[in-house]
Amino acid sequence: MKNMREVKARIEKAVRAKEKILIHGDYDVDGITGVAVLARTLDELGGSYTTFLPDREQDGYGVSEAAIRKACEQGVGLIITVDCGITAKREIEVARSQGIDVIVIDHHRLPSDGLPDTHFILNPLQADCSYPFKELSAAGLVFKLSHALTGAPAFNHLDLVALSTVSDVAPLTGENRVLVKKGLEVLAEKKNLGLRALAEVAKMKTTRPNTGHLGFILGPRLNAAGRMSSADTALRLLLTRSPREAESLARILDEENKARQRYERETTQEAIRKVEQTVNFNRERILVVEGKGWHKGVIGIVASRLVEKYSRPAVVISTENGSGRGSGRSVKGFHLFNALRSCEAILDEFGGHEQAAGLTVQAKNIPLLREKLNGFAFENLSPEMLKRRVAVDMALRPEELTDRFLEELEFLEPHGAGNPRPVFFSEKLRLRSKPRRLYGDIYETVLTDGLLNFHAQLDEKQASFSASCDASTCFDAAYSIKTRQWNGIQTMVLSVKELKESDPVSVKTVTA
Ligand SMILES: [Mn+2]
Repeated sequence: MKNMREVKARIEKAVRAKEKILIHGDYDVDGITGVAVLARTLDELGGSYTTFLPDREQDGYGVSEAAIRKACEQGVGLIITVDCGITAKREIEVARSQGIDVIVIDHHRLPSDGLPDTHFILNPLQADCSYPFKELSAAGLVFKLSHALTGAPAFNHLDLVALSTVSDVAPLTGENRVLVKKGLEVLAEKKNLGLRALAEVAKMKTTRPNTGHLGFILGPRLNAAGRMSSADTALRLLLTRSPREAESLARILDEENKARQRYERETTQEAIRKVEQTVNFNRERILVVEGKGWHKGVIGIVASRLVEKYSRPAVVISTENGSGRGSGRSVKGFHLFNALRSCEAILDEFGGHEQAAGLTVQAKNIPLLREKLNGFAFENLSPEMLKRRVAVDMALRPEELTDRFLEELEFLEPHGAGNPRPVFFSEKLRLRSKPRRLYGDIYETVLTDGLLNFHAQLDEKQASFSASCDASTCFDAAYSIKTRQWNGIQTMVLSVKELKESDPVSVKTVTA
């Protein structure tokens, strides 16, 4: 990887000269786990370091100038940024002007206005970097650096690398697929005391963790710290060697996660209420909703919920003292960043990419933003794009859903971004029982072709639709397959993506 040799030499020099090192991470899971892996590596080498993770509210994104200045005062000789830094031209200049070298370990897109002035940038996206795989998470990059520094891959930290990869929604292809697969095996060994304690408070009882456990159970709890209070709690949890401390930190994170979930639920309900009261669905193709003092740590998730519910892009803005901070999510094929760029004149700041973006705007400009975004959407967002679509990988007859088939499906794991669970399609299934609420908006029922029965999970919409049809109705279903362990018994569950009434003509030909 470009600059790996230089970075390795610089860290070795720092360790030899007993220089103080500051590791400056980011407050999300990737940043926190990346810092943790680097810290462990420096422990092994005998380096002396402190860590800094920004506070979402106080410091905002990326490298903190205040942290850099403080490091200067404290006689730090080397700063290593993890999961940030590639756009921190000015902050890095501040450090360099004080004679401090800066190593940047960042996997984010390169800025168009030039790289920071340092020889020590690890980022495979650099044009002349020959490293073949470009999709490593920041913790994945640290794993590579650790290998270079210690001479051996830090396999025992792959649980953290897997967490970072899944939490950052990096594609589970190429090297990431291997890192996550091996990382899940390490996680199953429960060697990291912090992760073990976190799994325990979250009641994650499994001997075979999967990417869902990383993305929906452990990840959000580690992230909750960065959203609600300080990401340091999460970092301490990952690094602790005391079971007692692990337990108490895990408890704090679990509580913070509960608070986050509560905020998320309340804000979502409020946002939905506003949409229902104010949006004219014939005219508005993008939803722009605002609320006073909505927690900034949840507005992105709320935007995703609105996209799910209303099948159109959504921007959710939290306002305070006349200024608003917003987060938006899009639908496939609609470029949200470009949409925001078309409103550049009335935005204070904006950034992001096709599917997700963030912005700051003065509250008084929000109505105008709504109008302009919808103007852009009118030109660039076709009603076709607003239709929910499910891509099916393969049609299956129910009798093909055997244990053997299930075993073969496992070879395709781990699933996630870039390698989604395959979606199957089967025709003419009936409901054997009325859908029963399992939790949240997940409902459970049994689907049958008359001979074979399958546990199936439906969402609220599908549940009420299917319950409203009469008992003899046949359905065609698109679904992915999950397995569930209960008291040592494995059952197959069809996770239904789409449910529609079977075409009556073809049903007749079968029954005839
Ligand atoms: Mn990252």
